[in-house]
Amino acid sequence: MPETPSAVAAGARVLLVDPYVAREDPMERKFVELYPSLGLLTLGAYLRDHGAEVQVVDLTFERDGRSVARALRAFRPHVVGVHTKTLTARRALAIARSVRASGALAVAGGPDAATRPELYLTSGFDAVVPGEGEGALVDMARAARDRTSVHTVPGVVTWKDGRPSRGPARSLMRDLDELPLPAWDLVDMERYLRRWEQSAGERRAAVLTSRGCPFDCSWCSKPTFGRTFRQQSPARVVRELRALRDTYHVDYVRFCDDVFGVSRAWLEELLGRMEAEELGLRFECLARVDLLKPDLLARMRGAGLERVYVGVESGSQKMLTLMNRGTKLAQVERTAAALRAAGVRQYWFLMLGYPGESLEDIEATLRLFRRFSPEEYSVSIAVPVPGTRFYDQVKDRLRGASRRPSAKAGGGTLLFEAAYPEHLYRWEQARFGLEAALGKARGRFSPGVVDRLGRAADRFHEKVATPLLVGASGRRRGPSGS
Ligand code: B12
Ligand code: SF4
Repeated sequence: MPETPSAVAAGARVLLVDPYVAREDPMERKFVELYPSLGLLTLGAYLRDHGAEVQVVDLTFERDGRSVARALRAFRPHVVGVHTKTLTARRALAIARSVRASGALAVAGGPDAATRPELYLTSGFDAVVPGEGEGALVDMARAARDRTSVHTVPGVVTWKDGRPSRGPARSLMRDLDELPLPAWDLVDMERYLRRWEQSAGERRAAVLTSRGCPFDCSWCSKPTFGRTFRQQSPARVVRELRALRDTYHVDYVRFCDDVFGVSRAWLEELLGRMEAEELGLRFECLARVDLLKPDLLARMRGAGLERVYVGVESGSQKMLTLMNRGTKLAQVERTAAALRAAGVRQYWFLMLGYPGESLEDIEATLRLFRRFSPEEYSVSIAVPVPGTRFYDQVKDRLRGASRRPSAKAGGGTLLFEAAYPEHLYRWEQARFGLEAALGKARGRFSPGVVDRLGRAADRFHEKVATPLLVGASGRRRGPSGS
């Protein structure tokens, strides 16, 4: 009998693994918020819709990877699919070796395997899916069940004749509404939600409304979806929100899209539906200053918006242009003021050390920060990620560890020979910390005293710290960075 489309993978057993162990993440205590991988939950739901039997091993709350071995013995999967990030590469590779020994097909997907498939294919994985995973994984589950070759599966990279070999291209799913709701039941959702309840007093979950991003910032790595952009319909999004609220008693949602609300019409429709349904959820999102329209903010606040992550990056228009951000300083100023007026918390991402940045540009960023005092912020040192224009620009002056992508990437270390010595950037990061503390103190102590302290810190920076850290000979390159 021919298989029905919905049962093409019937009888195939697929084990999906998230090798991220939270307690091993150096950033976890301070910054990382824990949510189960939406990529894996969507893959799991899609596989089940196509007849496969699916289990997930989520190492997030575990001490090590031992439960993978247990699942290999008990579930005897045909395929083991591992989600990869640079931070978890070593564990993913160790898992591949045990999968190989069990006779199952080892498949890697996600951002790290997409960036460097050779590493995964030469270290135990049979195949890598460098892009969208749903269709490719169903095809591989079927091939593994039937013991046929995966070399020609569209959208898959395998190792052949001593080198990576790409199967035929696979087109992206046209309509994201075809995706089933994430298979939350495959992980211990209650554990995530209880953790949120304890730390924030509310049950938080992550939701994705789109895939990809149409913008082109020079330093941004988008290994899986590139510059493509697709969104689900607002009706589909609301269905997911309702399911989270009704099934898991979620009361706060983090929209995890690369950029939320790319289309104003889409956003207005979503807000309308959220209002009409009276979902009663609060939410946060990551948005661009050019997309956050001041006249929509009050409505977004009314619909439950609590906090927005904004990529402000720099207070210098010259730097925003060099980064190809596509945003204007005036938009940053307008949006920051509008968010404050609407009562929405703002979390600013700022970046130091991008090629071309001078001390004056850093001062401009600090002045902007002082003026708007965002409630939360992070100041990172620019990280050249392979595959980006920024990386190509500085690849001849990478420092030690960054020649090899490692878990350190993004850990706040200067990874290339920038305009100034690393200590200068660390000092500048500390100045933002001081500025944030002074901003908070202004509300509590006499503003005159706080301002005097601020001026003293500025004088120290100008007269002592900068000459000491930069020095006449300490400056390696002109800020043109070229
Ligand atoms: C939302 C998000 C988060 C959220 C939630 C993450 C989560 N649990 O889902 C939070 C804020 C918690 C977070 C945390 C971290 N994140 Co994050 N995050 C993202 C973001 C913006 C979207 C991820 C997402 O859900 N995408 C949508 C889903 C559908 O796509 P996907 O996961 O890639 O999966 C698809 C394909 O890749 C593929 N696929 C994925 N896995 C597999 C496995 C198999 C077997 C197959 C066949 C296919 C496949 O199929 C999927 C469906 O089509 C991405 C940027 C991006 N656009 O990818 C960064 C990103 C993934 N994060 C990143 C990082 C570094 C982290 C942290 C390690 C940060 C830290 N500690 O310092 C932590 C790790 C936490 C963790 N649990 O792993 C990096 C990873 C870079 C790298 N090369 O490793 C990214 C790419 C951002 C960036 N450009 O730097 N993150
Ligand atoms: S930084 Fe944000 S807006 Fe810019 S390209 Fe990357 S995801 Fe898109």
